[in-house]
Amino acid sequence: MELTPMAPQCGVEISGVSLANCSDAKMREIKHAIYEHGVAVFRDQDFSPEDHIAFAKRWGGIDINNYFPLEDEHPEIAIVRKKPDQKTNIGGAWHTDHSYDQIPAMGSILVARELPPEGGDTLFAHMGAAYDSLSDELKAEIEGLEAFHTADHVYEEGGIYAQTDMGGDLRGQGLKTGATHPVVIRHPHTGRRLLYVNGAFTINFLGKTRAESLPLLHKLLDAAVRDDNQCRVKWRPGTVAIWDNRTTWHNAMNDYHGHYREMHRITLSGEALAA
Ligand SMILES: O=C(O)CCC(=O)C(=O)O
Ligand SMILES: [Fe+2]
Repeated sequence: MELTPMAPQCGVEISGVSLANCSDAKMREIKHAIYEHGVAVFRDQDFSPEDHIAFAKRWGGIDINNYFPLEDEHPEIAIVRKKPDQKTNIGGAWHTDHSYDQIPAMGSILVARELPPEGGDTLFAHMGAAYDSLSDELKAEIEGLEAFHTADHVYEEGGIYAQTDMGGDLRGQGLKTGATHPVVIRHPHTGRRLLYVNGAFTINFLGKTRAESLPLLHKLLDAAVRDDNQCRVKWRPGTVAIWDNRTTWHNAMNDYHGHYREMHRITLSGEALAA
């Protein structure tokens, strides 16, 4: 197996392994690489829906996403799809998945099933690099802070997606979510300090209103997505990417209007987060 960093701070490309038949030793190495680099890209994989599910189960539990459409025959698999006549995509702004859960998903295994002729890349940003890049004053300001996260404004009736042409495809409009997490967490496996607020689901700092929270939140969000914290995943047929939601944020580019794109996602269960 060969590991090649994709960018100085974020992402690793792993070659010389077939995910559908990988040894326990390689699995351990892959997990560690993802915890550390935030996202790993595997090319030319022969990876059926059954392989996808079996590999996810070897990692740990599967969290079924409450909102995306599910694959009819394999309800463990969520479909991340944009049709040629749709203008809105799923995940087209910087976010980390499921931060609105008390025990957020560890990450996802995303498989390219149908790609547009060009575009549709996914950007990732490394939250360890983001935290390290903050000034000492900013680090001191957020030390010990906690923040509230929810998905309700995104997915509820009349919410952000409901106002778009993606609204009709999504489920779970009646769900209520909400969780509090430290603003700086320690990665459960690497111990690295990571910034854990995001633009999509983080609403306010505890003890402050939304309006009072926004100036600091914006400062952190801007610092988090500096170009030098990022890497770009360019999908090809057979590409599988696995990411860690604690180590990274992601942003799905929406630059292929008029074309179809379909990805299969299995969301992996995580563990409670701590400062
Ligand atoms: O379509 C993509 O590249 C990623 C979409 C997304 O945000 C997700 O699957 O969590
Ligand atoms: Fe996402």
